[in-house]
Amino acid sequence: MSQPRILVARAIFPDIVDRLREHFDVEANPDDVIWTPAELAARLADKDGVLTTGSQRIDAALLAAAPRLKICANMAVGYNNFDVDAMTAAGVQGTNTPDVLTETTADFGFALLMATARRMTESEHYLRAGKWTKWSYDMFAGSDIHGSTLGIIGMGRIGQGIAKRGAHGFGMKVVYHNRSRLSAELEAECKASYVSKEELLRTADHVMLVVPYTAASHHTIGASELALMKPTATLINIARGGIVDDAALALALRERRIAAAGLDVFEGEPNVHPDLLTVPNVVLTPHIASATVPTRRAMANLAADNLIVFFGGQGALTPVNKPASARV
Ligand code: 8YV
Repeated sequence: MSQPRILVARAIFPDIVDRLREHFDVEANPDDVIWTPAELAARLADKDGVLTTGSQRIDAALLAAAPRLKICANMAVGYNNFDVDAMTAAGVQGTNTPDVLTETTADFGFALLMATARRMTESEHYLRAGKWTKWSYDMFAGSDIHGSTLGIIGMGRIGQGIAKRGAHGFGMKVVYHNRSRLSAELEAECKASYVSKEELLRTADHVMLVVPYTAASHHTIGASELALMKPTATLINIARGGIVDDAALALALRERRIAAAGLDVFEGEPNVHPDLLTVPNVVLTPHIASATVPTRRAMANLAADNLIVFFGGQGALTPVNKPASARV
């Protein structure tokens, strides 16, 4: 019997592609070409499965062009690149990579918070530019992390990891807002109190966004939310581009209506709103919150395992949908 045909849509660790080759007929993308939707559709016309990253959109048009496709294994915990309803309707299984990146991403959220509040990149640029000639009392004076109030919007696994770091490691008061309230046990573990979004924005010294991207979470932070924040506050987005209105944020930063922002994700990335590139009080990183070698390997391995287990007939390990009737 012939092996299922799999497309690995972006370059990943070569040894993990080799592992997939033990089970499948694999077409890989070692040169990491960014295919257009039409090029991706053409490659999927004869494939049974695909390993995607967040940059491949899987929608009804693509599914119609890929009649044999049975599973899309995303190498990411977020899966807003999937039209889940269209996949479910077409009988296509979707999977993601939860858990394996939680702690690494929470570490990064905290690193970005520290870098932003303590003005690390802004001051490094100053030093590298040869501008540091003397010490002065207010040079790059930022805001404190320890003992301050951390507001977390989106209290899933990563949000909880950040809450624990803040509460237990830095003595922060942690408040959170989420679609649903955590259990009393989890709240106690995270030392976090549930508040409305408005109260969080008004009271937090540092606001951290860790909410999944959906139509409902689009522009969770826009001009009116920024207006509620303290002028000394920082805003950190490690969630998804589109959660923040980047143009409104750039204006608020330029006018110092909030103190600073740290952004790992952007609307329309890898393009970045040009105004964000010219304001000094923002730390910008290229979507690297999960980027440690062990974690990226764990993500790729979990995506690969989803394909292997699924075609072995045991269902998916980390499904994001439940198609009623699977494609055969
Ligand atoms: C990925 C992410 O690196 O897991 C996610 O949701 O945002 C990142 O960890 C990125 O989406 C590439 O797939």
